[in-house]
Amino acid sequence: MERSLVLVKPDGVQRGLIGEAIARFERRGLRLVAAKFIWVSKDLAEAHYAEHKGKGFYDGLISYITSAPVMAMVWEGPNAVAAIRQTVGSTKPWEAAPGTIRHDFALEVGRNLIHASDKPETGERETALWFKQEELVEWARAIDAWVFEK
Ligand code: D4T
Repeated sequence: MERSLVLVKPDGVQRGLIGEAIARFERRGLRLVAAKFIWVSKDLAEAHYAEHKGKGFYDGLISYITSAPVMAMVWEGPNAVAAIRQTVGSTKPWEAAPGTIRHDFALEVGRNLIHASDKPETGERETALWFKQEELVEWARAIDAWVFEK
């Protein structure tokens, strides 16, 4: 079972799209593991986006993610990382497939509404960065056998 960190970023929160994003992940069959509504500190933003330090868009990225609260979540399921990135759509919204969140609600890469982990290892690392172990909820749903093959 894979896990992905998902952030509804400040623009998604301000635009009232938390419920829209959650509904899409729930409908897909993914299982929620953790959620919290927080104002991201500069330290957490810098740790999260460490790989982009030094790039031209880095400063704008840090001020964007710390500009208003975010809804931080962990979702799990088989192939969850790829499935979630598919539901979210390409980083550049104008390249995102129709029906994805970024296609349906966004126009700019610097206002692309959602973050989702890009690899299973990233999902584990980002989950540990954003959530304490005791904030992760292990549970089963009555419908799991109808969504998860094993
Ligand atoms: P996040 O991490 O926000 O889900 O985005 P992606 O995983 O889809 O894309 P990324 O890591 O390549 O980029 C991180 C973040 O930087 C912004 N960005 C990116 C930007 O403002 N300008 C750019 O040219 C790029 C490549 C958008 C997402």
